[in-house]
Amino acid sequence: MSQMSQTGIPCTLMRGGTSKGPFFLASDLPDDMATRDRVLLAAMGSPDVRQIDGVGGADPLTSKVAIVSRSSRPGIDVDYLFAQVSVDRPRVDVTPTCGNMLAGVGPFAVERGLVRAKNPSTPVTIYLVNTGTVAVAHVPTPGGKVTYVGESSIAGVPGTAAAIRIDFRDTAGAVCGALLPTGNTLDQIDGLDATLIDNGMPMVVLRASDLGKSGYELPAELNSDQKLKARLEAIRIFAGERMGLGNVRSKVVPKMALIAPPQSGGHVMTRTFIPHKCHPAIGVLMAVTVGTACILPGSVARNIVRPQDGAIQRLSIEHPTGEFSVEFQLEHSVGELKVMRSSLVRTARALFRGELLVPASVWEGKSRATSADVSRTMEHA
Ligand code: NQM
Repeated sequence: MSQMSQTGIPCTLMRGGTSKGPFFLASDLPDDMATRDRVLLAAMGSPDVRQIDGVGGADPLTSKVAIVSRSSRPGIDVDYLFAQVSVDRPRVDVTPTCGNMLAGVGPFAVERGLVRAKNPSTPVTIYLVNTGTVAVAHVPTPGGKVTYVGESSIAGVPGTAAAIRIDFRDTAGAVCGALLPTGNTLDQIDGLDATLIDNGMPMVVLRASDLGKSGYELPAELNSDQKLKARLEAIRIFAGERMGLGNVRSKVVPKMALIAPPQSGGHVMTRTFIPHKCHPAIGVLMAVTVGTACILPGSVARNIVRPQDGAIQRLSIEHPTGEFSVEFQLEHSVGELKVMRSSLVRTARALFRGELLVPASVWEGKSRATSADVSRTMEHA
């Protein structure tokens, strides 16, 4: 047994978009997955509704972890594994990715020496391990240094920061294997029209009005509606099976979206559930996926979203705290509409650098030899 009562793990705490959490190098965490998950639970202070004994923020959006490593895949700079650490259950879910935490991966990779910075911006090609897809993040690096300062604002984050443009490719069916896992643009569940879709995030898209809602309610109002939440969960469990995800009772996907006509000049209004709590805004890949549902002819959005023409379509997706714009590059081939690329802007900021401490009883850390090898690798990066 070690003499030390705590194990220090090198870590950067980052805000990525509207999420926040610790970013680790994979080489600084246990290789064994069961130990890794115990370390992540201890680091965040889970399970506990207040996460008082860890750095988690007692909310799904601030109970997220990014694990980054140099990639050995051709044409890829870094691999990013996302972990959703449950706040109140001893559970770590790596089924979906998180597009908000993704915004922090580029700056982290440059600052930790995994990618050499260019002037004035550095494209970082990222393999999203959870979904097997690729994103390119354009990190502002004037003079070869990451800057977080800029004029871009995103809904849900006060102030402005440097814009990080993110381009996604090949997100269709990232988790379910097909954009429309049931083979249909429109299904019926519990007597309701539903579009079951995965363009980076498995989602069930429903019309708010079909559930007796306007779609303009505040998240707190929806969160306290136990009848609505029970109905959504029953639909989610049924839809999860139909989407090939098996029993999703203990999984965070599929996520749920209620859509309604826009209120502020956008294309559609949304209330999304992640999956049991209403999001104060909307997740990144949730926006990409709901946006895709809005573009597909014959989906649940057909009487809500005005169709647009052209190979490039820009959708403004309204949500409880503003809007989220996504640009889609589309291709029509033999009666099928394909999203070739989706692009959007996020911001991020490194908040703290140091060592995150977990009890040595959870993990004693890597052996001296392994740590020395890791530091040598970093020096030669
Ligand atoms: O959809 C929320 C978020 C997300 C996920 C969640 C996300 C995405 O807003 O890509 O970013 O689903 O827990 O961070």
